[in-house]
Amino acid sequence: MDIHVISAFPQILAGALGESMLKRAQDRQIARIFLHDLRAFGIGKHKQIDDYSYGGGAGMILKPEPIFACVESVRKQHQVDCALTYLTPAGKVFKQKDAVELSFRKQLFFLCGHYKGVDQRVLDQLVGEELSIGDYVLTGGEIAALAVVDAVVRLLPGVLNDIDSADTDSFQTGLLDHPHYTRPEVFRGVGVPEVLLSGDHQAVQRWRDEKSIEITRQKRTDLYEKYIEL
Ligand code: 6GU
Repeated sequence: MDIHVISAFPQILAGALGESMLKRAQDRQIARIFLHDLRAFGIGKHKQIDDYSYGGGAGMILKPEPIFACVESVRKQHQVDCALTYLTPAGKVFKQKDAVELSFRKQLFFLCGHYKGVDQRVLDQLVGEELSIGDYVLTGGEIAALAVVDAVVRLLPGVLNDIDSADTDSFQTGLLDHPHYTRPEVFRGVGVPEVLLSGDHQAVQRWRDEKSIEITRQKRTDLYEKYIEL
């Protein structure tokens, strides 16, 4: 999968992309992730990318020219023909099922807003989809883009060690995950549940399923209601 991200602050993404699973996915050439610095397409000597909002009011707006130039350059240089996704709190809220859907695509193309947002002509003429990662406001789309990229890339075959590790995820199943224990068997006087030491795989599976349901009912009544409807 090829993933392109346009940002005025690509270094916010660069650090996270160089660690752990996102690094592994790139090292194994399962995902190629390209960061495109909007500043490189800035206007004039100062490489200006933002400006005041017509009509007044606080907050800067990302100018259209650098974004159009950057998007057109990426499409041409990298043969990108997929829709451009803008990360914004006004977008559709990103869910696990969206991560699964995006994981089947060959190319992803993201635009991170910053400051008060982008000129409306960018949204009207360049943007195909809008995504939000939840009902709160971030300073920019970079952390949201990272969340989306991370959720998608870990689903790509070969990224996770355990083949079925993504299938048993919270939300993939519609339920929250059950508790996990590792060594030592007793830690500060608290032992591991007996059934996990029993070697009875069916009993272990039953315990895990029951715990998942119980935890979901306690912590996320909304998910639990949906689960019992199915
Ligand atoms: Cl995608 N962007 C910003 N700036 N804030 C957000 C968001 C996105 N999703 C939730 N909050």
